[in-house]
Amino acid sequence: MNWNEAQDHCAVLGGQLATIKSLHEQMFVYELLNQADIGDIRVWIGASDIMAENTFVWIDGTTFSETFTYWSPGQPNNYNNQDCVDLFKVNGKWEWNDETCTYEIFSLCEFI
Ligand SMILES: [Ca+2]
Ligand SMILES: [Ca+2]
Repeated sequence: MNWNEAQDHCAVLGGQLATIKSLHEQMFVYELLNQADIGDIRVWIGASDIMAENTFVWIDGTTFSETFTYWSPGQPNNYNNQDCVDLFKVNGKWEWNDETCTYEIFSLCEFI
């Protein structure tokens, strides 16, 4: 599903796309995704720079400048105007990448 569909999908389930605001949360997600054993598929998380290029914002309104980040080296690169953030597996870690929002991948929901 694309990023907008991923948001709707999580909302229907009673949650929201995951936000990751600390190394602790990043490690939790890392364990979860490795246990899920989904291979190299990418997953959407709840952040984008749709509103203002290169100002990444979590879906709760928190900006990346206020919080922890875990970008993959060389990201975000805005390649072909990428505005939505996904996780992809690099060197066994799930690092952040800006991705084309219409890309069809999995969604990572959280339930508070
Ligand atoms: Ca962008
Ligand atoms: Ca990118």
